[in-house]
Amino acid sequence: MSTEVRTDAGRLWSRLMDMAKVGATSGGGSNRQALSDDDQAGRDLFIEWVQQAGCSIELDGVGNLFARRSGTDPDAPPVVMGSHLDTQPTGGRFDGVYGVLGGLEVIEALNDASVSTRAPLEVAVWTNEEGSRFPVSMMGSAVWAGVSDLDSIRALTDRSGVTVGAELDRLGWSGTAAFGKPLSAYLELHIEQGPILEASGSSIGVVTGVQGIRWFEVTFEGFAAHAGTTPMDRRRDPARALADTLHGVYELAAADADRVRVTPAQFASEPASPNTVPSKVSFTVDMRHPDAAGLDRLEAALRSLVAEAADQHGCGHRIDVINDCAPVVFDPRCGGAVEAAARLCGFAFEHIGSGAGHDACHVAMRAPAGMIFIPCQDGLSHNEEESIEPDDAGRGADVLLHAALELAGVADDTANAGRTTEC
Ligand code: HGY
Ligand code: MN
Ligand code: MN
Repeated sequence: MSTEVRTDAGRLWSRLMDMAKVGATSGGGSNRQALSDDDQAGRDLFIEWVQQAGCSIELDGVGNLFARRSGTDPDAPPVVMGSHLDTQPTGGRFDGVYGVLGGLEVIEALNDASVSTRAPLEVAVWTNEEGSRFPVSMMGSAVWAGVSDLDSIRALTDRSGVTVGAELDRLGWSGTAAFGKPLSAYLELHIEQGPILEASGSSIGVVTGVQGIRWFEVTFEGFAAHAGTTPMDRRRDPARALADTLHGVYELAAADADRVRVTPAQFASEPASPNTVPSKVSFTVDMRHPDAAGLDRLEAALRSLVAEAADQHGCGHRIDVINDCAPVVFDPRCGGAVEAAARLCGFAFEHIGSGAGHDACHVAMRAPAGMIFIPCQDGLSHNEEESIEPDDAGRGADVLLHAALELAGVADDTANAGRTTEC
């Protein structure tokens, strides 16, 4: 029986557009922040679709969701495809969502062609990948992989003081599935979120690994004083320490522009009154570098910048590391399966490192993991105007399909299926 197995790019695109209606922003993007009602609504829509596709569902203790399609060997560890449904506050319609719905499309295509896999397939939806509302990114996969413990993650608060634990319980996301179960492999389909594939004309990125990520929260403590009566030379103004530090942080990036990324953000000041010198200012800095030693050098430089600026302006200071994800090299077998799938489909591909963090970074600590990229317009992401081409979305899903078949094995009764398709 020679069965054509192919994904349906039209079905995938219409699902992406339906999901984009959940938490849609006026600027044409998405705002489904982690553990919000909109995040729940997005999951409800996904659950409806996967149950229609015959999948069973399980949740673990931090709300990671796994939709399972049985294989002919129930004891074989599953091949998991996945990503996230939560978004930035002014996020795009494809970051994360594309990988989750791409995994669903693979299951639909196999159902349409009545192809069974030997190992079960699962689609994972990881909780709070973005780390925007609750500031630990790739949070759900960090707990699943044992990088973070559940109790400390449940105690994390958003800026209004609501805890992760309270939201998990409110939404009913505190499931019982075991963390870190054995997987045959993990594949994450994602938009590149950068300009490389679009510039080179490649349709597919075979992702080799992810650069290191480290987030800091920096606080300067000064002395509140009257804006009008206090002479400039008699102030202990934390905003001036902030300004000097910011200048130095951007100089660090300029000194090694090809490899270093620094992003100061989340600025706050107290008492936040226009006519009072602040008593305290704080901000976050996201630092990235391809290797761990480079990240350590950046951290050391930040610490001395902060200490010097604080001393210069008579302020106290503290630095907290609030997120730390070491550089990751993905499993060559997964990369090989992605490359073979791109060749089978006849798509132009190239090997590429990821500038963005992904849940695959944490899964890679427990199982063979790989990623597939497709181009996005102008390399733009974490912006409401994030955009991809429907044909590129279809090509990525086809590569995910054939890479997953390679890794899960096609059951004997449909042995010649899945390899004869024109992608
Ligand atoms: O921060 C990142 O790189 C990812 O988009 N969460
Ligand atoms: Mn993402
Ligand atoms: Mn993102």
